This record gives sequence, structure tokens and C-alpha cells, in this order.
Amino acid sequence: PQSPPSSSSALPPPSVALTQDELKRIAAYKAVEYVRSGMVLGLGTGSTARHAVDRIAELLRRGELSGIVGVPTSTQTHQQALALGIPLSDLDAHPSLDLAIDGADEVDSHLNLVKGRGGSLLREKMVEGVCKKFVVIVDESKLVPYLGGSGLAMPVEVVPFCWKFTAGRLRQLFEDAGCTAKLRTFPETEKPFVTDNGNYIVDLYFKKDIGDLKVASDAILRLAGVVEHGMFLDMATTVIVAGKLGVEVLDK
Ligand code: ABF
Repeated sequence: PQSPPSSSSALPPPSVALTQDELKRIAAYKAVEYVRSGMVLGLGTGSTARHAVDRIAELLRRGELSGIVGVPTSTQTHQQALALGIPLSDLDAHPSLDLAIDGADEVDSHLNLVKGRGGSLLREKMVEGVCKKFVVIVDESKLVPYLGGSGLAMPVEVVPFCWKFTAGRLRQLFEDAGCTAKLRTFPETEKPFVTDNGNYIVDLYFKKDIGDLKVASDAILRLAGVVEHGMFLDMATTVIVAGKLGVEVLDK
């Protein structure tokens, strides 16, 4: 079967105004066109990736796909895929994957991403780092001129032990960018949000551009106490953007 277009393409504009969730679904369905029977698939997490998982299950039910093995990137996606009857496995059994489909919080013009505002990033990075193809699905609100520039969180997963110390060191790293570091908590209880891996998340906010992303990434990862961060650099091979004027496919 033919692959979907490998270069940028725009579909005709939809005739009615679409909601953000409909745009997410359109991007997700387009990404599922890359799925072929027999593939080992990374299943992403979040409100956009959820549509892709639903669609894969639907095509399996209809017999239009077969032999798929899914590797979920969170307990949430694991539960969704299990309930839908998608055969599941993990990286221990499948250390290399054919394709992963996942959402993102920010996408820059080089297809670098911020992920993890929904709370999962470590499992995503593990799974999506060993995929032959990584298709990211977003609505157009996620496109940014530079990562961290939206004024929204840059998530860092940290061990709970002395998290205040780690948050302080993270803030110091980016002092010149006007960084603040905030533990992610549940608004109702003020209790820390706990990741699938039993860790906390420190959200970094920047007033200015943090500069070279690779340098920033290396500096964060060098801090003992940090488990992983939400910058996904040079990982996406394709980004599918659904917007009011149509769908655009951005390839690396
Ligand atoms: C997950 O999906 C997270 O890494 C990221 O935070 C989120 C994007 O979520 P949504 O599609 O709900 O905007 O993969």
C-alpha cells in the first residue's frame, strides 16, 4: 500500500468551523494512515493520541488492520488500549518499534517538541526514542516560534527525594532566562502530582528564550535528581498539524 504524502500537503478547507477536539481527531486519523498490518506501534498519551488509539482499534475490529502490537506510553493509554482489545506488549519484548503516534504540547519549526504537560513524558521518551518513525499529531495551537516561548510549562520529571533542592538547581540553571520552577500539584488538594513512575514533576517557566536546546537538555540531565525532561529534540520524523484551513504534514 502507498504511504501518505511525504511532503507538505494541505487538504481543502473544511466548510464548517471545527472544534479543537475535532481538529485533534482529524490529525490523529491522518496519522493512523501510516499504520500497516503487523506493525509494532508506540501508543501515545493525551487527548489527541486518544483518538489515534480509538481509530486503530476501530480498524482492527473492521478487519482493515491485523497483527498490530501496541506499546503504551502511560498507564492511562494502557487501560484505554486494553479496554479496546488492542494486543499489547512492552519494550522488554519489543526493543525496537515500527511507528509511534503521539501528541505534543509545543512544536517548533525544526519539529522539536515540548511534551509532558499532560503528565507523561518518561515512558513516551523511552518508547518514541526507539521508533523507526515518530508521527506527532497536533492542532495548530501547538505551533510555537521557539520551545518554552509560549509562557507555559516546560515539565521536568524529578525524584521525590528533596525535590525542592532539585527545583532550586533547575531554576539556577536558567536564571538568565528568568526561570521559575514550580512543583506540579493537584489544585484541589495541593498534593503533588505523581507520575506513572512514582516521581514528581517540576514545571519550568521562562521569561526569555533559553537558547541552545541541546545545551539546555544536557544541563538538565546532568543534575542528579532529574529523571527526564519534556524536550523531545530531533525525535519527531513527521508532524501532522490540523488547522482551520486544513491538514498540513511536516516532514523532517
Ligand atoms: C502527551 O500528550 C504529553 O506528553 C503531552 O503533554 C500531551 C499532549 O496532550 P494533548 O494531546 O491532550 O494536548 O503525549
